[in-house]
Amino acid sequence: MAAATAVAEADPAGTEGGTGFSGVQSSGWSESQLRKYPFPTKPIPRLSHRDPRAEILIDNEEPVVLTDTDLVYPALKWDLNYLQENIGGGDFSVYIAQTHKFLYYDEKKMSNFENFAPKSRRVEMKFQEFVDKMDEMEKAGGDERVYLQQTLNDTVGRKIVVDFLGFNWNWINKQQAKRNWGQLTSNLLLIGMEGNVTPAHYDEQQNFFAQIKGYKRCILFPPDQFDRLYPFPVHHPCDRQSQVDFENPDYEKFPNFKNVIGYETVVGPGDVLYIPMYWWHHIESLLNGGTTITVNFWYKGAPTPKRIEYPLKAHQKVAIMRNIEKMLGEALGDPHEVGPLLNLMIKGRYDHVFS
Ligand SMILES: O=C(O)CCC(=O)C(=O)O
Repeated sequence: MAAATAVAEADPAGTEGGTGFSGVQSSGWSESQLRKYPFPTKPIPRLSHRDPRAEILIDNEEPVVLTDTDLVYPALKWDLNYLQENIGGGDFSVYIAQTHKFLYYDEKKMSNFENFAPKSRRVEMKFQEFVDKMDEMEKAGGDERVYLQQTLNDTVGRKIVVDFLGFNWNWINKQQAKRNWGQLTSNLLLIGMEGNVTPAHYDEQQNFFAQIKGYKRCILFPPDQFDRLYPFPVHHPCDRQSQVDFENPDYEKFPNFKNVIGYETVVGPGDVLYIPMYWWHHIESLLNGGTTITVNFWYKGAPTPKRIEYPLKAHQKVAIMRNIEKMLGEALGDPHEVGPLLNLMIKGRYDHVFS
């Protein structure tokens, strides 16, 4: 797993089917608040942003938790009351699910797969309505849950604008410039109920994930574990999401999932996790940990270098596969024909010739 060398070196031992936290001092949460999964993980390093090792990890596009960036310092006072008073009267995207898992889907791709039945629905509502809904669901104690996921925009009130302007733009702008990343595309505000889970997926953007309130467990997998995580086809609404249910993996359908190895951490208020582009991430608000608040910073990646270096990196191969799927979908005029054509193209032809 070349992509994860430095992360792996931070703790070569790993843990068999357990969490990567044995022996780690924790504060504010305990292992009993973590869901159980059947694969081993190793810890993601937690470092000061002044530690040269942190810069090396980000340069190598490997995850790291930075403990002292002050990136969202003015927001550390945010809670539901403060936001209720100051966030303004705009509309907020709130996902409602009958389970703790909020599997993302792209509404624009739903017409490609008419039988696709989303397990959550997006509803636009005012902030107050969201808080009321969350209260209602907590009181009911049933399975239904909500997760607010809204890009910060100019409808927010003056105090939130002041907090936002007080973010450590100096630090993050330098990070962006040093790595030649493209523009900041958005800041997503996430407000979740305890126990909410965002299942494993990858994004095509660089991400500084800033935790504000409560604790979130983040399990990451490098792009070279593509074959173990079985992403949905590109034209499917769940493009970029793993098909594997981590809580009940179907090893007949997804046999390579047996070999998956994660890197994990729990982030708390003030921590910033660097989630490199194309790295898979599964994120859960800790059980019995109260409401969580996060703001992420999504950046476009650096432009493709003029001189391509071989061998290609795993994430570059993922990008190639995505383009091939997209091109075939267009050329064939029907996304359902992509899989059969790819099978026809390789089945029985490539297995023996190059070995
Ligand atoms: O915090 C979460 O639940 C999901 C966030 C996420 O997937 C992201 O920031 O890319």
